[in-house]
Amino acid sequence: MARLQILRYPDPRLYTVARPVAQVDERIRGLVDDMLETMYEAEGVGLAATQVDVHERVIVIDTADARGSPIVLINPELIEKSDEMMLGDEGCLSVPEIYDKVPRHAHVRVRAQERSGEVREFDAEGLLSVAVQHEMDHLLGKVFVDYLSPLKRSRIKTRMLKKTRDEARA
Ligand code: GNR
Ligand code: NI
Repeated sequence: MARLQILRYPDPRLYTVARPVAQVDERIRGLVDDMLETMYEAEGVGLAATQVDVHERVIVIDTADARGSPIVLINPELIEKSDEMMLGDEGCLSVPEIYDKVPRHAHVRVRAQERSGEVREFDAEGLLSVAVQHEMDHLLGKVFVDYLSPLKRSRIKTRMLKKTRDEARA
């Protein structure tokens, strides 16, 4: 396994639309394992392949308090979305130290392939529902700050560019 580098906003590669995985093979399983290691190392609750500059429809999520039972979503689809919305504070490993509220469907039903390639469906609510929607946005080239006002987004962009510059100098 290997730890991968996470792209930081406003890196233009975060705006790439991922393509479907044609076959869940050893290459994809290797990517999944590297993404899991990267997510746990960064202490995130989820990670989309887009964030590690791989533009294929692969997501890992672990929202459990007791870590270590991850959800792997390959070629995910939302087959049901509640009309009821929820507003939760979101963060993103690609936009470190920024948190803001984003509207999401309160309940979703997800269909995806797992690490074995088998298709499964499940219902999600709460943080899991938010995480699934956040990660699926990444696969479409969308970052949570894109839901915020242009003024907030512009301030965040400036802060991230400064942070990246300061870290490069340090
Ligand atoms: O670690 C993460 N926490 C989080 C908190 C609230 C809503 C969404 C998330 S996802 C984020 C990890 C990440 O950036 N995934 O793309
Ligand atoms: Ni994110």
